[in-house]
Amino acid sequence: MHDLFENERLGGRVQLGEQAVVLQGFAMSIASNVLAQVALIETIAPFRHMKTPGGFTMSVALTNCGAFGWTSDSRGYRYTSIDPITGKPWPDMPKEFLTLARAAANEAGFSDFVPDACLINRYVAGARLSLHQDKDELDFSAPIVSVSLGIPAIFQFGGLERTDPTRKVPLFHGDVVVWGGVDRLKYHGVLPIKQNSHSTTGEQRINLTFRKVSSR
Ligand code: MD6
Ligand code: FE
Repeated sequence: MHDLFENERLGGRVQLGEQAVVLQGFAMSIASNVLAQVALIETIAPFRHMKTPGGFTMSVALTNCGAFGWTSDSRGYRYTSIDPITGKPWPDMPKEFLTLARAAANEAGFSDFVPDACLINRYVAGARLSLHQDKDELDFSAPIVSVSLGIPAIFQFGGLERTDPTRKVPLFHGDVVVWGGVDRLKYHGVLPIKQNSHSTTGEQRINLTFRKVSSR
């Protein structure tokens, strides 16, 4: 997108549900800092394509930072404190990440969000995330904060049943989606990414989702 239009979206809000909102451009000013941190994180915990319990390999590559990291293999989905590839703890969550996630949650009406997990997704053209619920966390009272960087994506947001109708909303560099409360378990996904390029990430989209995994 042209910078001219980028500025017009800054500060915009798209309500996806009663307690789900897109904060347009919310992460814009810290975006390059976040990407620099991601570059450091991936030197410790590399991006990888995980296997789903159903035997498929995910088109999205992922890594994590924070006390807990989301992983998937033939036995199922779960959070672990150790990276199964390196055998070491996931890299620490940078302070700036915590500050950004807390500020976005607060802006969306969720005060006192303290994430203990940050899942980092990397998409290239063709990569997608099929409709799913985020339900591997123990604490559904905390929201999820999702930061989009680089090339755009079309986000799908549905209901509590997989077959419920979905709404499609574009997510651009710097957009932050926050959702929780009554919307916390709604089905959502990312349509196949179209080839594109962005000055900060090249031909990639990077998405960070902040969660509270432990129940205390
Ligand atoms: C993505 N995001 O935007 C994938 N989940 O790349 C998610 O799956 C997601 O954006 C829960 C809450 C917000 C999200
Ligand atoms: Fe999700």
